[in-house]
Amino acid sequence: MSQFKNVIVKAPAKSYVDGLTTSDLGKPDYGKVAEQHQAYVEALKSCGVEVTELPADEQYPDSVFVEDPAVLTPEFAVIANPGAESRNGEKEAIEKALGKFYETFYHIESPGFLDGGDVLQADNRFSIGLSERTNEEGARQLKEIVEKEGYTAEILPLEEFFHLKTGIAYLGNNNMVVAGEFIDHPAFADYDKIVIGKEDEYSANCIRVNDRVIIPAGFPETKRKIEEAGYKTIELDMSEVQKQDGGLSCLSLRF
Ligand code: CIR
Repeated sequence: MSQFKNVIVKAPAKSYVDGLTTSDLGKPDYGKVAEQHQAYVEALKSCGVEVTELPADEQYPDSVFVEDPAVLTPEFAVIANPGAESRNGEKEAIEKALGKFYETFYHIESPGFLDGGDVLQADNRFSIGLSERTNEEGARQLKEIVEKEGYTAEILPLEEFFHLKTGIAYLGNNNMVVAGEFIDHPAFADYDKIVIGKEDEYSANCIRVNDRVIIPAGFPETKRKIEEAGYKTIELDMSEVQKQDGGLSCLSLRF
């Protein structure tokens, strides 16, 4: 897996507490999420990446989840078309921020919708989930873009997870962290799987950043399995992020 040099994050807005969620974990605390976000930024920096921190945008409560408005590769950027109406306008600030780093841009256009959280890249292969946020037309457009650029892509209808990456993460070296519907999914049969049990499902959303894998705190089994596979881990408290259906991958764009 290639090394990441850059990461984009966006500070949580005070309106974060009124963002979209399907969880019943209660309302997040703004002060606490701001602290957890700062710890996330520090952890990324400790992995040797340059972190660009975009200012909070009160107009978009969910805009801290910068993974959804874009899909990035080393060669090009795809500006997504987020499927939740209240989030769609987030893509403008992200495209502007990416202008400094990319020359080649593609766009997912309506009636295609797509959230970056439904896109998993594993080496030269993209898996694109069909969800409440990503429709067939959005997935088809992304597949066409990445295939034109020399990658392969497959489209997978999701059965249970909110976003594709809610239940799966690629760590490099053929190692795939899988939970729920992905454990026995034929699309991931050829990987060396790190299987996450039902009660630890939240920790399937973890991120490899250069020499470390960042995982949510409180999942000792997941930590053990990932370390056994040969990785060093960093644990972060994600309680206030989980309350809004977010995970570690959602909070950054890594490239
Ligand atoms: C939303 O419903 O859009 C946000 N509350 C959570 C987005 C999480 N993003 C992700 O999984 N990529």
